Amino acid sequence: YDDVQADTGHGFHSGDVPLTTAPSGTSRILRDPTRGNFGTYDVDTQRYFTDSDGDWADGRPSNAATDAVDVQWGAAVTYDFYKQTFGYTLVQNSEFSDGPSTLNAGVHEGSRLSNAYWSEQCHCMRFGDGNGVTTNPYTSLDVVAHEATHSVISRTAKLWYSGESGGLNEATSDIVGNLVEFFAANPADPPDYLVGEKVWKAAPLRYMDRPSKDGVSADCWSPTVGSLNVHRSSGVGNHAFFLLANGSGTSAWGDSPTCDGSTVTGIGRDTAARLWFHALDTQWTSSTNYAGARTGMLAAATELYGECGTEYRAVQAAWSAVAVTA
Ligand code: ASN
Ligand code: ZN
Repeated sequence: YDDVQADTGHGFHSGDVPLTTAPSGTSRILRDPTRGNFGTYDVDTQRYFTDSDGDWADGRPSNAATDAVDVQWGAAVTYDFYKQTFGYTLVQNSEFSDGPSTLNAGVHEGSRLSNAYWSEQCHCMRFGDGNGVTTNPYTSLDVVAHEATHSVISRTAKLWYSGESGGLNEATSDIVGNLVEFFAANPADPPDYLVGEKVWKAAPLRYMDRPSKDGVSADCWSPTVGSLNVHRSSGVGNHAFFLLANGSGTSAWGDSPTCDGSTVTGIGRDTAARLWFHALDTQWTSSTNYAGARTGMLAAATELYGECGTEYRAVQAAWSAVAVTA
């Protein structure tokens, strides 16, 4: 990469962060040639952000480029996380060879929109500004990594976005959102098992240790869980991941009860992440429900760690503890 600029950005959520950008005439453009050339653009102008001196934005939402800094940096960290942790390269692949990079993102979507999403249509992410009263810009690292993960899911298991597979899809995005927080270890946004804790001012959007803390999400599987909104049935998957990584009861990251009164011993975040991704990448399919998630993750555990080892038994224990039984 001959023509790469090492810049600095000032984000609202992320603080002062490094940005890799590209030259564009006498200016710089917010695209990253070292990571598949993805970029962040303004939805209103449909143009990538540019900057004359490489010192991007000022950390205030009133500066249009501030949200772009959070998103561009968050996408770069997400790219590095996938590559270093799973050996997965989050860029254009043959399926969309002339389409935009999957990490392309638009900011200032809608009018005071309190949401963010990944779009199958543009193969891009979109981020709202929030309303400034009860919500901040929806551009925090866990939200960026959540949306980027929807694109990974659409190229791996392709989990249908409804019913239990939709809950598993949403849980996967929430889980990676927080794994990327741990990977970044940014003092401006310390890691946790909370989802969207920086976007809604009153409380986190979701909790992984005990999802029902939000008053609406499911802690445990039941025959009707698939009829919930996918952002609520995701609780079963989020809870299972939390138990697998950290175990039940009180830990540094939360206070996680089990649905069956059992005690679960965690196998650590890194091993839990590896198992979850391997199941997503090689076992789960579009129609995988929670029972299938358990079966597929046990197959992943056998492949990675051997049958009936510590990891295999921990996967059994974690899913049983959220009432997804054999
Ligand atoms: N923020 C939501 C999500 O990415 C938007 C949606 O409902 N799809 O899950
Ligand atoms: Zn989502």
